[in-house]
Amino acid sequence: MLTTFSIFISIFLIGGLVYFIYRQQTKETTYDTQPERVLFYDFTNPNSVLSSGKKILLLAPHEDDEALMCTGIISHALTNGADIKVAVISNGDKKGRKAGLTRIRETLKAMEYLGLPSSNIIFLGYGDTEKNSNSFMNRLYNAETDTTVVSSYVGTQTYSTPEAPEYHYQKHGVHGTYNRATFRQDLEEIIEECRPDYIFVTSLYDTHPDHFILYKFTVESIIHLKRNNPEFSPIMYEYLIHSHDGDDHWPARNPKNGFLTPFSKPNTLDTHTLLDWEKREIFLLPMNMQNVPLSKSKKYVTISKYRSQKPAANNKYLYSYVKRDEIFWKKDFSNIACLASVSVSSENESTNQLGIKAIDGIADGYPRFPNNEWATKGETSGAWIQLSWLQTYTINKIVLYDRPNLNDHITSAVLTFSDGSLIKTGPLPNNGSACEISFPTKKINWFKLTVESAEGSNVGLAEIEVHEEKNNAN
Ligand SMILES: [Ca+2]
Ligand SMILES: [Ca+2]
Repeated sequence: MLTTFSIFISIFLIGGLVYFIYRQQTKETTYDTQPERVLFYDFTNPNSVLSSGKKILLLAPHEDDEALMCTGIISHALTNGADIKVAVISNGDKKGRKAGLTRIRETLKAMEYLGLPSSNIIFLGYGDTEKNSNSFMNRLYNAETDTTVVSSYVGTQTYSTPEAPEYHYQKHGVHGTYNRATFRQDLEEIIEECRPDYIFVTSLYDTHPDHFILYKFTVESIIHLKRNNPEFSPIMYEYLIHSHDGDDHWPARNPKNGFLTPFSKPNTLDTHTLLDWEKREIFLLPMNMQNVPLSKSKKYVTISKYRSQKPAANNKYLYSYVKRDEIFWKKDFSNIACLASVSVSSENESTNQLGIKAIDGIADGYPRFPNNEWATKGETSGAWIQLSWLQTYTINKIVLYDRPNLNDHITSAVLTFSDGSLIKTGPLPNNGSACEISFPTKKINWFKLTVESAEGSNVGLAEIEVHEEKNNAN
């Protein structure tokens, strides 16, 4: 009798403990700290992202990425009458052509289930090789512009299924050769044809080279298009698929039979990226995907369509992207720095750390992305960079990003403007985070930043942004 009683008490206590842990977890994942940012997305507001009439281009490196972080985005866009196009870059064919064709058909099926017509899906038909520096996109990015990049799995030309021919074939009547120039042309043509208000693309801080290189190609293309047409100012949302935590750890696996929880912060976000968790943009899934048990969510069913990717494998890895929200980091291309010509006191040509890298749209540098920053040749105080435009702009904000390495550090600088005015600025954040300098409007056609004091041996800047008053009313 005593034994039975003990067992009963034990079960009661364990049950209570499990319930307590569950409640604590639920508590930790509420939005109480930032309700205003969630509520901001009233998609019926015509000024809101994803609302009626807005044009959206969603770029996915491989078949399934579009669903993993953007099923809710696609669904919101369709419900609210936004014009959304999904462009899938590679055929995900590292297991060969047949596997690639299967993956294309899986995307078509999954998107059909969500209600996205196949005419809104673009396959670019590029290769997929390794998930390391030999990744197809990484090789393409670093190749000479017209050097053919061979995918040992499928050859040297774009291809797709007969029912959904790849973009290059549809547009030009021939398959595109796998080289940098063809890819850039395809990507830019797609962006030009869509004229998107919003572009969704995988993050610069995704660990898969295909993913972060797609980010770089996209920024490069947007800036090239903007130089030809300065009015082109899309807003970009970057999304993370593979974090530095590793796929075994992030996204956190969902509790069995549980309800949906939000994405948690990757443990490595602060140490391995310049993404600020507090600045993420939270898009809640549509209510009909959210307020149901996990396996009944339409997002779960969408992901189940990618059968060749074995969504239940690795402890239900792919299903772990079914969360209550989808998260992004926003980047605005309205700043006019990229329209300027650049001159510098010196630049490190041997490492490709040129003055123009301060206006390439990527605010990072050594050690992660050394080719995206400006570094001088052994200069400290006295180093300078000047941006000049062919026309006058009315500006009221400049944002400076120090080289992110902690050795080289601009501790004071002076900005001189073409209207004769000057602004002195104190130490820039040494880790390369943004230093915003706002001021009453100035009409200028050039300004020069001169370093007054610095630490290190090769100062420089990861990036400069220059904001016009009309885009920066606050
Ligand atoms: Ca840069
Ligand atoms: Ca620094």
